[in-house]
Amino acid sequence: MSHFRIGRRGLVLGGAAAFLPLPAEAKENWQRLGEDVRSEMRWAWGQYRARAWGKDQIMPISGGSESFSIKGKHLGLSLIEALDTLWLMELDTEFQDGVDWIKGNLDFDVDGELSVFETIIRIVGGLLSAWHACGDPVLLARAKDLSDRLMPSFEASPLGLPHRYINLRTGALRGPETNPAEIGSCITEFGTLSRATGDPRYVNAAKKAMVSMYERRSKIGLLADKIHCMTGEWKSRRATIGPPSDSYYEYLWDAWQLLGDRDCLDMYRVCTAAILKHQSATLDGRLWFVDVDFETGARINWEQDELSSFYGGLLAQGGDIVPGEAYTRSWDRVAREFGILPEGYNPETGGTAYKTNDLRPELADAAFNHWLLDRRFVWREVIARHYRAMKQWNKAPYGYAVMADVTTKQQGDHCPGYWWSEQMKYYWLAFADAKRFDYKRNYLSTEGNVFLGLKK
Ligand code: DMJ
Repeated sequence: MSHFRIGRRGLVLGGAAAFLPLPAEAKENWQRLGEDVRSEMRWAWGQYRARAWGKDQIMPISGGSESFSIKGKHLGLSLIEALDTLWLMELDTEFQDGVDWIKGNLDFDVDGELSVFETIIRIVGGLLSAWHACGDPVLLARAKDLSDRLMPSFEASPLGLPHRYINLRTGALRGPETNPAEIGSCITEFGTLSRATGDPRYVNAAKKAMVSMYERRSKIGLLADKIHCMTGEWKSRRATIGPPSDSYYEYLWDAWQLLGDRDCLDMYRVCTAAILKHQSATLDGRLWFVDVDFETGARINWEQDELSSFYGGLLAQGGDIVPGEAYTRSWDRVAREFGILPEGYNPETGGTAYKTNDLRPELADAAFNHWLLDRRFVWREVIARHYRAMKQWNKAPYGYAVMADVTTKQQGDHCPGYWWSEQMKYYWLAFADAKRFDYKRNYLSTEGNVFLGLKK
């Protein structure tokens, strides 16, 4: 997520008074908090380096490792996800160590199946942001090789809608029943690749998929969350801003932000107006976005998915500041109530809808985007609370761990790859006044990969 081209920022920050810290803000030593984040990153990287080097994911309780997608086969997922975070933190030895591993070991000629969506946002995106950081052409070549292996998933459908899974060596496809996020979250990765290689095939495929999805919206402007990629037939009636639709909306905006794509901006506006009209709902003074029937707008339930908490930041970026801020505040209150966010929350009962905590970045992501827009202290506070709760509850012997139950604070032996790319970066950028980041003109992808705004 990102922003530039937002003239409104000049207005919000126009007066010198806007920069004067409030007394409470002045009390917090942001620089020191930033240093703390950096030292946690260095510690976690050291654990990964010692116990799981080149593996997809470290197991932070046992010190073992696990593959992400292909059983028994590792593609250095966490390492790739971590690279631009390390670079922004000026952990240059660690960064170069990771780049050297890629150059010496990473080979995508694998007889195994990967998720097209996860591979693009995590691995293609991670390689491209690392390439932006250091300019090593091998990183770009690896991103291109991997993308070429994924392209048949887009090309097989007459509608341009990708299958969910592809075998990297054989190109065999699986998973024709797919969803908005997996269809439409690659235009900034593929747009960056097209710019870098001069080959428009990537961005064209991404755009075709997004438009094809959009054209299937209902008369009231909503998308359902399951569709057949060969026929375009809807396989569900549920419209949601959460998974598996979430980053489709994010990338409509992002395509405008990073690539200046006006069609995507128009599609973003239409989708957002429909969501605000049919899915926003207030309960006990708190704003939520509920799942509804995509043709009638009838509410399905009140349950909220933590993954949706990115949406307040997106709304604010698009100019819908009031609902955006209200929604982020709703999630921050849940985080305060439980000490840490559960995967699912039920506003009707005030209890959890799912008790786990998957070490997720979305609330920090939203608050970071609000903060980039208006630099208000409240957002830094939200991010600091998110960081401190994570440090208190998710820290394990060999890294940071998910939580099996937020009510008992019992941890689980798993550290997802996005942890390296997302929240550690948001914390660092929000607290540290990072020298290597352009706070005015930047773009961070849905996975937190920086495609614009790295300052050499
Ligand atoms: C990340 O992989 C991306 O942010 C994605 O869009 C959905 N959420 C996960 C992290 O929770």
